[in-house]
Amino acid sequence: GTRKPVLLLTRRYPDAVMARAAGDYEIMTNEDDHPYGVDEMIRLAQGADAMLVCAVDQVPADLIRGLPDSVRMIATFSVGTDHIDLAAAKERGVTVANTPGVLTDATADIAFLLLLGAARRAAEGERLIREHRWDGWAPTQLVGVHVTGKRLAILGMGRIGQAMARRAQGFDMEIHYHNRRRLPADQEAGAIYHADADEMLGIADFLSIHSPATPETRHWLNAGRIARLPDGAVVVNTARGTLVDDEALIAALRSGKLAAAGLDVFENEPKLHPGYAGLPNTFLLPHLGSATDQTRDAMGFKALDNLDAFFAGREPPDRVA
Ligand code: 8YV
Repeated sequence: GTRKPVLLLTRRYPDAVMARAAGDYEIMTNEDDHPYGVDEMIRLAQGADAMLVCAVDQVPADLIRGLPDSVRMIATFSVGTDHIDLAAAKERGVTVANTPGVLTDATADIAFLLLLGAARRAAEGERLIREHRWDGWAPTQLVGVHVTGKRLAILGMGRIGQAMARRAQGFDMEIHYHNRRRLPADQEAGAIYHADADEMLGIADFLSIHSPATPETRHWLNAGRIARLPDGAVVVNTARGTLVDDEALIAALRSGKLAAAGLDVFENEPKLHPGYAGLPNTFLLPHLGSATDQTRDAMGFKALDNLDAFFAGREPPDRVA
């Protein structure tokens, strides 16, 4: 037969993914979890036909332009594509594909965990007991925000936003959403559409962010929009840190304007804005929305499905550029 395509893996992916990749490709692997820089990536890509990257590997225009001509495809182990300069990829004729669909439920689960954890002060309680500071139950101890029956506003009603809505239905929440396009009525499942996101904020006891990071959504949740939220609202973000203006969110958590925030994503990950760490009313996770055994395997398999299609001369099912 023909030679196997050469695939550069920027990370050590789950075992089942590595095994399948090694069967179908000549693989070049990053042996540790340290991310490659641009120059290192260009050097290591010499002789590669394709690359498998993840969402925390930056793939800017200078990297794409510096790649050898042999690299024809970049598959990303993520649904987000904000780390890749898609225009530069298109210009250079590099195909890009992502992994939509397979991480929907795992991410919505984490969004709901953050909603509950932030509202019910789970992190504060956990620290209290773990640090042996709990001196007994009291009627007003760690009283949080009631969840059941409250209003949830969802920004971005794609797959993950819709999965969040389904979870919220189980908690009898009144669900509101903003999306660029209104969903067909049969997919809305009772959720109330707001063409104007700013207007939706006024009723949001809870706000959960599920929009893609784009230049237009950068620092979408800013001081002006936070001011529109009811006092004591709770904010959840499992999308991208760049959608939130950290300074504004920290100020609102500090002043008590907002009751709490549950965050899985941060601007400048893995660095945490020091303002968050000192605030008791934050429930923080290290970007683990998609981190389940079956989801991470499925993400890798989906990325490989796209690579396989490309190298078999077929259209990659999840092509984004
Ligand atoms: C990943 C993600 O955990 O899919 C995305 O866009 O952010 C997460 O699922 C991570 O970024 C790995 O690529």
